[in-house]
Amino acid sequence: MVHRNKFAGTLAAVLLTLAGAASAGIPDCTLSTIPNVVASPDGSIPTTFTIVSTSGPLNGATVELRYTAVGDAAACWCATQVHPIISGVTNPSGQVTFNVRGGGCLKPATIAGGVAIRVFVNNIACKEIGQVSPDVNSTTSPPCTVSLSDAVDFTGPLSTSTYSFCFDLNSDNQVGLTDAVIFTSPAANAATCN
Ligand SMILES: [Ca+2]
Repeated sequence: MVHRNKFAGTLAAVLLTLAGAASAGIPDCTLSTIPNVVASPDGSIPTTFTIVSTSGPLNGATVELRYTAVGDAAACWCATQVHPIISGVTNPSGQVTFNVRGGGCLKPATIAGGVAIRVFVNNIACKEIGQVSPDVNSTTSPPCTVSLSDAVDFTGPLSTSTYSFCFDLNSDNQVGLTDAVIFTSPAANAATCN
């Protein structure tokens, strides 16, 4: 009887440990913050995800942007940018930042198949997102460049605060001053692959 209780206690401890280890690496995709990724030719615009589990920020999680074949083909890629899978690891705050070097707007609704980028956390499919870029009027081959034609495209939506997927650079579902501020630097620098 004593042995059986001891065994049961040990087994319970082992199960608890296993459960803890498993849930420790599992993201809560609904609670996590995963905006559309911003690509800029000079890699100057960071996109930060915050990945959490049910017990708080997920530290050391592998986060992958997996571009679909169609999404990968529709984007402009600088030569130094690894793709179609871009990977990072979260810090103790659950944050991982990507500075994607490229261009092109990948709006899932207008992509064949309807998916541009799948975000995986520790190999778990978390969310489908799109890509936005100051190089909105892009080519599909480098050099990707932010130029006058992009400024012309941005001017209307920014000046009238008219929402459109491709011009919402900070993923707040609005197009306005904050997006203009993000656009200004690469536009003023005529950002290109470097
Ligand atoms: Ca916005």
